[in-house]
Amino acid sequence: MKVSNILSLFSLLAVTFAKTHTWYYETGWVTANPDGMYEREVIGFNGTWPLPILRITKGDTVNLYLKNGFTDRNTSLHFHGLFQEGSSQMDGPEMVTQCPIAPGDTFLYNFTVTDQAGTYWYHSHTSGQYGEGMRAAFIIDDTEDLPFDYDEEVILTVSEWYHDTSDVLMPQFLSVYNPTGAEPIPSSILFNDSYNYSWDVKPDTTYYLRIVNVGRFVSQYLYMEDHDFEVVEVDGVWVDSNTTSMIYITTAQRYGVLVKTKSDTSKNYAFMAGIDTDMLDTIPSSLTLNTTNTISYSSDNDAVESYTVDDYDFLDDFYLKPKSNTTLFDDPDYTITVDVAMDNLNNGVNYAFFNNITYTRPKVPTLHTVLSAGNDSADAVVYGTNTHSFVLQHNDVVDIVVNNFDTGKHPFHLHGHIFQVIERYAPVDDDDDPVTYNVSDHAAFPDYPMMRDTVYLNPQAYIVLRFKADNPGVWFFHCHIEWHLDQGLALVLVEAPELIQSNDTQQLTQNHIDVCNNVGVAYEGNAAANTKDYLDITGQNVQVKNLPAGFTARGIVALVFSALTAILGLCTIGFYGMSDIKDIEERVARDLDVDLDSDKEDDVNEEIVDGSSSSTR
Ligand SMILES: *[C@@H]1O[C@H](CO)[C@@H](O)[C@H](O)[C@H]1NC(C)=O
Ligand SMILES: *[C@@H]1O[C@H](CO)[C@@H](O)[C@H](O)[C@H]1NC(C)=O
Ligand SMILES: *[C@@H]1O[C@H](CO)[C@@H](O)[C@H](O)[C@H]1NC(C)=O
Ligand SMILES: *[C@@H]1O[C@H](CO)[C@@H](O)[C@H](O)[C@H]1NC(C)=O
Ligand SMILES: *[C@@H]1O[C@H](CO)[C@@H](O)[C@H](O)[C@H]1NC(C)=O
Ligand SMILES: *[C@@H]1O[C@H](CO)[C@@H](O)[C@H](O)[C@H]1NC(C)=O
Ligand SMILES: *[C@@H]1O[C@H](CO)[C@@H](O)[C@H](O)[C@H]1NC(C)=O
Ligand SMILES: *[C@@H]1O[C@H](CO)[C@@H](O)[C@H](O)[C@H]1NC(C)=O
Ligand SMILES: *[C@@H]1O[C@H](CO)[C@@H](O)[C@H](O)[C@H]1NC(C)=O
Ligand SMILES: *[C@@H]1O[C@H](CO)[C@@H](O)[C@H](O)[C@H]1NC(C)=O
Ligand SMILES: *[C@@H]1O[C@H](CO)[C@@H](O)[C@H](O)[C@H]1NC(C)=O
Ligand SMILES: *[C@@H]1O[C@H](CO)[C@@H](O)[C@H](O)[C@H]1NC(C)=O
Ligand SMILES: [Cu+2]
Repeated sequence: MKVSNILSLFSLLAVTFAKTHTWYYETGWVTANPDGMYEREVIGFNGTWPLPILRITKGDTVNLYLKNGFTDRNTSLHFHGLFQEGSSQMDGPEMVTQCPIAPGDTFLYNFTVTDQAGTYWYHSHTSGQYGEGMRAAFIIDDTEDLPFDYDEEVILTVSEWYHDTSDVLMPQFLSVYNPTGAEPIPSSILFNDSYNYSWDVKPDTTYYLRIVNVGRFVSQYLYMEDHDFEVVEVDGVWVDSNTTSMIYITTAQRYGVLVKTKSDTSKNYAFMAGIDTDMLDTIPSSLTLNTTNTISYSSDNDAVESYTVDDYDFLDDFYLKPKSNTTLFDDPDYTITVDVAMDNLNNGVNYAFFNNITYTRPKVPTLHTVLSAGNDSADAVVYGTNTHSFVLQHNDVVDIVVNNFDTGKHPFHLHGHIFQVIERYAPVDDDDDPVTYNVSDHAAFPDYPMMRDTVYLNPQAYIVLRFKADNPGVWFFHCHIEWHLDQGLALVLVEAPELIQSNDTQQLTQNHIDVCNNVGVAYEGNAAANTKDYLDITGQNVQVKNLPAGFTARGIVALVFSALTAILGLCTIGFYGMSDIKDIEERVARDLDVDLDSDKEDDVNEEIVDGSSSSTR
């Protein structure tokens, strides 16, 4: 038999063995106490939490029926890291690729995973929900042997956790009383949805540990007493192995690592997980920053003690090399350059911006606009100015340059792709001014850049991401700190709209249309739901107006503190522990770059009170 015949026989077999996984899950509230400190309502599937780990094999088809079992809120589901080739309508984000799923309604996520394997996860893409527990790992087994040897495989999730629900935290966060946009401070961090966790290991065993940060905010440092991590995978990309004693994992990232256990079982060891405290505005004394978990060789051994290291000397993922040997893509055909900033708009709320635009959802999901706009789909105007959409040509090489004018770190995620991280600037000194990318003066790009789907951007610095627009679809690009996404730190890539339209596999199903009808959202039309003239976006949703000309942030500080004094005088409830801070007024003033000693501008205060009447309580 000729080799080619054998090969086609194999591919025939692969087709024969490809499975369809049919899952039916209904969302709803469940009581849980994962950190052992506080019982609260969390979001489960079919009355159970944590959610199931979903597992398929490359080539398989997923049919996941998601029923919205809530009575008072919409929902959606995203499969993080999946390319959704030819099925971008199954990607999940509300108002990007689908309408929100209304209470009582069911949406079928139906897609085939063609050429991906590795560690992924799935989560709600509706504001606040995945932080309430609506997330879990999604594993894709390869049809070939993995490019490394191991004995056993284990999944490990990490995340931060809040005792309050998003229904409480979100209105406080997006409020005139939180003018600096200080993110809610977590109550604890979870290790495999638990606390003081014990990982039972066998001696002399190589574990393939698939670590997923399913949190909504903080990055974590992971390190083990007297054991190393051999990194072999990042975000579903196999990489040349690199051994390290510490990993830094942002929300949404995955690390596949090999951990070799010892022969001697007479001692247990600490597995530490610590919060990146640079990301917290305040550190309440009640929050345990470093948690101690156990690598347990035997339950008879002494309890482990907290283990500390002198430096956060973690593996810099920038230097990892993909096993695929994918070389640096050609010079870009198209470059998107965006500046990140956080600032207040006229309602006093602190928003996040890419080039002065805070993402505001359109009246029609962007993909549905593509599918109904005919030839106008090539014109970004139809998607509205406030969705910040870019139309990409098929197979163009695209650079996304993100300059960070903010003093925080941001983990950016692109749907539908992995990108090459071709430069990541690290500030030399925290006091430096923001450094932006200069296309004619930058470090040499790596020959084999690291590739992944989520990458952190340093404060006041930049990243340059490069990818090939070879996956027609509508893809969200956003900060994966969910608080920042809610502040609008997102943009949309409309990739090869004409090929989305012409491909049978990318059309809306009757289910899509029903879901839109049931939630009262148009499934046709431009961003303003205009179906007559797609280039006329009159009536589109737009962001809140800018602060009045001549207004200085000083007015907000004065307003907030007169209001806060009143609130705090009436009750003792802390405002994400804001009351813990002694110098809060000075800190807010510093963040807003306000000179508190100058005269107060009382006339301006009145203006903002008027502008914020809807969000004051
Ligand atoms: C979840 O509940 C639905 C009924 O609401 C049932 O049809 C389905 O089989 C359940 N799924 C699992 C995995 O138990
Ligand atoms: C975790 O372990 C520490 C040390 O043994 C103990 O003080 C603490 O109460 C435990 N926490 C929980 C939530 O079980
Ligand atoms: C569900 O989504 C629709 C459309 O965006 C919105 O009008 C409605 O308020 C949402 N429902 C809830 C309960 O948030
Ligand atoms: C439709 O999309 C799939 C997946 O991207 C692709 O393989 C196929 O070639 C496309 N078909 C057409 C007609 O463009
Ligand atoms: C899932 O999608 C495939 C391909 O588009 C289609 O053939 C199949 O009928 C769909 N399944 C369901 C249950 O709708
Ligand atoms: C974490 O929990 C999952 C689900 O229960 C389990 O399969 C896995 O083995 C646990 N991981 C560790 C490191 O114990
Ligand atoms: C947390 O761990 C780091 C690294 O081991 C250590 O430097 C720091 O002092 C610890 N912080 C606390 C509050 O224990
Ligand atoms: C491992 O990563 C470090 C950066 O943290 C890099 O300097 C080193 O060259 C890498 N080693 C290998 C073998 O890839
Ligand atoms: C990548 O390069 C290495 C070393 O040159 C080689 O051993 C390996 O087979 C290559 N892998 C692929 C997928 O081409
Ligand atoms: C953002 O707005 C500021 C002030 O209006 C302006 O100076 C700046 O050029 C704008 N930046 C971009 C990238 O549009
Ligand atoms: C779209 O453009 C093509 C080529 O220019 C033209 O043939 C076609 O009629 C146009 N379709 C519509 C709906 O305008
Ligand atoms: C970018 O680099 C070039 C070459 O070094 C330099 O001439 C130019 O002034 C730089 N541009 C900016 C905005 O700094
Ligand atoms: Cu962010």
